[in-house]
Amino acid sequence: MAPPRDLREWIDLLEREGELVRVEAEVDPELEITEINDRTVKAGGPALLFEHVKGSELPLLINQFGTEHRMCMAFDAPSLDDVAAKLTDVLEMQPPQGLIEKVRGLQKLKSVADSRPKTVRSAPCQEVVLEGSSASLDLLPIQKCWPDDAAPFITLPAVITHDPRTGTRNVGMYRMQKLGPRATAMHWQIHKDGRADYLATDGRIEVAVALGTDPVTTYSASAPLPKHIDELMLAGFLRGEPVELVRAKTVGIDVPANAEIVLEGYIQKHEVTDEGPFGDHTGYYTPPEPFPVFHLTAMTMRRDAIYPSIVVGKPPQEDAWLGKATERIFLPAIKMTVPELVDYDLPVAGAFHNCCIVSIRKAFPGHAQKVMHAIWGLGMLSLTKAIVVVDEWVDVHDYEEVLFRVGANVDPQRDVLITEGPLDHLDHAPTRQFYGGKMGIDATHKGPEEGTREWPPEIEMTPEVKALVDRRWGEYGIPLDVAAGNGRIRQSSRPLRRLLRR
Ligand SMILES: Cc1cc2nc3c(=O)[nH]c(=O)nc-3n(C[C@H](O)[C@H](O)[C@H](O)COP(=O)(O)O)c2cc1C
Ligand SMILES: [Mn+2]
Repeated sequence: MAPPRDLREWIDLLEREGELVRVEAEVDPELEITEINDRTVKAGGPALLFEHVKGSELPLLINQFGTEHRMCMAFDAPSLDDVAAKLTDVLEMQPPQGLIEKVRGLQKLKSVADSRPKTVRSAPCQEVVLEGSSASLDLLPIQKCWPDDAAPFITLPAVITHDPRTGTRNVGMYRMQKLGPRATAMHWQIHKDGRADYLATDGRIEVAVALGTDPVTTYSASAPLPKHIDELMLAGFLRGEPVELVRAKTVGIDVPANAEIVLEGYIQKHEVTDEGPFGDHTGYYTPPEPFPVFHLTAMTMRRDAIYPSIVVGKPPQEDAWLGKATERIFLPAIKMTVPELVDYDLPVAGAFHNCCIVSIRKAFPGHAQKVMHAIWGLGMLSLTKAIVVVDEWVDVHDYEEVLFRVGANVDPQRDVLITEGPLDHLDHAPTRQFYGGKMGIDATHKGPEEGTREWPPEIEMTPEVKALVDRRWGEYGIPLDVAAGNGRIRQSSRPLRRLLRR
């Protein structure tokens, strides 16, 4: 087994595994699909293939990434940490010793070498070629997601550009507001690579947009890689197979051969339009703001193309698992620069940039603060608004435990660092856009070294008594599953957790 090679293989797999429902009833891409999908996502339900979308011949796929299980299926991995482990293997490569290690090392290097996309001469994504006025976005079942959205938006695109100075490719997921049959806005936020390519041109920049690629390639478009790294390399590496590319028909850009639909066109420097409002992943409407205009020169498709979509909004939504995939997959790379970092968690409810919980192996006074500053200096994590630092033995994914540590270990006057820096483009809370306050909460243990009193010991039962109670449990006549709790509230103990949360 390997990750699905294209969207169809992915849909077949989902269907075989009972992870997809075909909806035959006609549905409206304006709001109705959002409401159906919202209920499905929140119930942990299946991917949905709407076969009859009002106003379009094309079916619409949504909720392909809506659960952890499907996200893992997309990578053909038992867990997202297993996907990350593949990267750890390569990142932590040491000079091999002995023949066996050398052979293993070569295999790893080969996996990197094989990640480079390769070009092919003909491709399914060009079975139908529509140029000039026959190319029209009116053919696509583009969703208007939320009531106050300005227009329909293409929500799951892989937008491909090249840096005019270096030629390096960039692939990013940036929504596109439909302005007409042959024009959209391009929502390149200020910190993003696509925007940098655009700013580096002095005339027009060619743009190609792939819709409906295999799930790993789609994910890779959302991955916050450093600017000089091609997202399609990551896709090839994670798929274990290079992404195949074909030359577009009207622009000098290679596009994924397996895509369902490709939009080709250009953006003229300084031509902007008011983009928005759009019901955003922040949970609020992003107000109108000027963004560049994309002009469509050609549209190529498979004969029976499927249109992919996603709805963002008040978390949790389908994009939660795309974000969690990034959280896991980037952990090995973060550890390369911050080796004392044990684990981190970006809560879905924090829309990813609002909050970051990190656990560290604390070794010196101020270590928590050092790690906060490291995170505020690291790629897109630099936009993080609040950071909570806990000790290595705290499970960062257990919010109950994190809250306990914040309450128990923090003197707000001493342990809360208030500073300032760049903020997410979409954050509406700071007084001015893009820049504002940040907070770091040091919830680690301290001690005389850091000028506090001796930190008291944590309460722990002795192993002897635990073993004794394990042995004797049958004698007490208390149900067995209570013993499995072992003094901790289990994940599955929903009613109790709910009660505690009140
Ligand atoms: C569903 C979805 C929609 C997104 N929409 C946008 C968007 O409209 N504008 C944007 O700048 N980033 C958006 N992002 C985030 C970018 O895709 C992400 O930051 C990515 O790293 C950008 O690529 P880049 O690093 O090459 O710029 C979106 C992410 C997802 C998962
Ligand atoms: Mn990039």
